[in-house]
Amino acid sequence: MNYKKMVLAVSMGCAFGACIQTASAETVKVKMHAKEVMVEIDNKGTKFPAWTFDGRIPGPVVRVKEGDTVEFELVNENTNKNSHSMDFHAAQVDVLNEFAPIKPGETKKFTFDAKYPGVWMYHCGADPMHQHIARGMYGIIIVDPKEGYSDKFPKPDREYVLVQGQYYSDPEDHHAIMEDRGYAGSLINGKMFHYDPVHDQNASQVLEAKPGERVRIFYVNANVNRPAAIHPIAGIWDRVYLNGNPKNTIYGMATLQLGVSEAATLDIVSPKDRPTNQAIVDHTMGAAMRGAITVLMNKPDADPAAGKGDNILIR
Ligand SMILES: [Cu+2]
Repeated sequence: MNYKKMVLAVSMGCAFGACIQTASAETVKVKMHAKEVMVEIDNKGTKFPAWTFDGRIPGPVVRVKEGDTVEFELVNENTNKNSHSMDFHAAQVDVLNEFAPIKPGETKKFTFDAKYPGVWMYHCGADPMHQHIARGMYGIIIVDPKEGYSDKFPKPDREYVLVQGQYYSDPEDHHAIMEDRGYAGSLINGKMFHYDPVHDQNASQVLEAKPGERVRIFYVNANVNRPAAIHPIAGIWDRVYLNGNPKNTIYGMATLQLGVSEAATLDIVSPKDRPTNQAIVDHTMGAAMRGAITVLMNKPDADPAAGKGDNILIR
């Protein structure tokens, strides 16, 4: 579990002798530690001097329901050298208050209500922000819609998180990062070609599903400077929910453009009658060839636990 839930209230509406349970608002406590540590950024173990939430790129998956209150706490560990902060795109607060940076050794708490459903980037906003993002301080928060599943928002068989980022050859040179010089790799969930054994013989993981299953991808473009063109090679997006909100549904898409910091939920359903593979790419070739390719393997013996429950971000 990388998020904790504490149920505070369950509301019951009663009329005409019948009780109808309404969505229960919960308070969700989320605590993260800013950590400046070395992390692996490819499948053969190359280390990168990262700045992170909880020691990993991306940071922990935060998942709540529309209407929940998030009680967030950030610890900037006293072994760090830099100030850090947290900016949840799912929050409506004060940039100069809640999102303000804290120094090493300090702790900060703030609270917000998750009023809009969808998928959202979070990131450190401490100065210089482009360097903190390029170093790895980003992640995803999923706010599930309070209406739950319906014909318009069908229950998926599997769910996977894909967070794309850029890393730069000289992470100290923040002027170069700002100008997009030295863009050395595209990271998918923190590694180049993380789930692509076709282009990287060291890759040992792929996304898995059974033929015909509805696979839901929560995608965040956490790049510093470049938009992403998300396309499933040998497949079609059955539905795309812009910003992850079921009210923003588009059907039958080849490619979805995601601007920097944009996120979306994308459903794909593979042919039921045969095993197939798709490659989920940033069709911007400079990004794909730097590592933004993910294989989705649809096979009858797919791991029954993959893409279920808390197992949606494969490390
Ligand atoms: Cu930071």
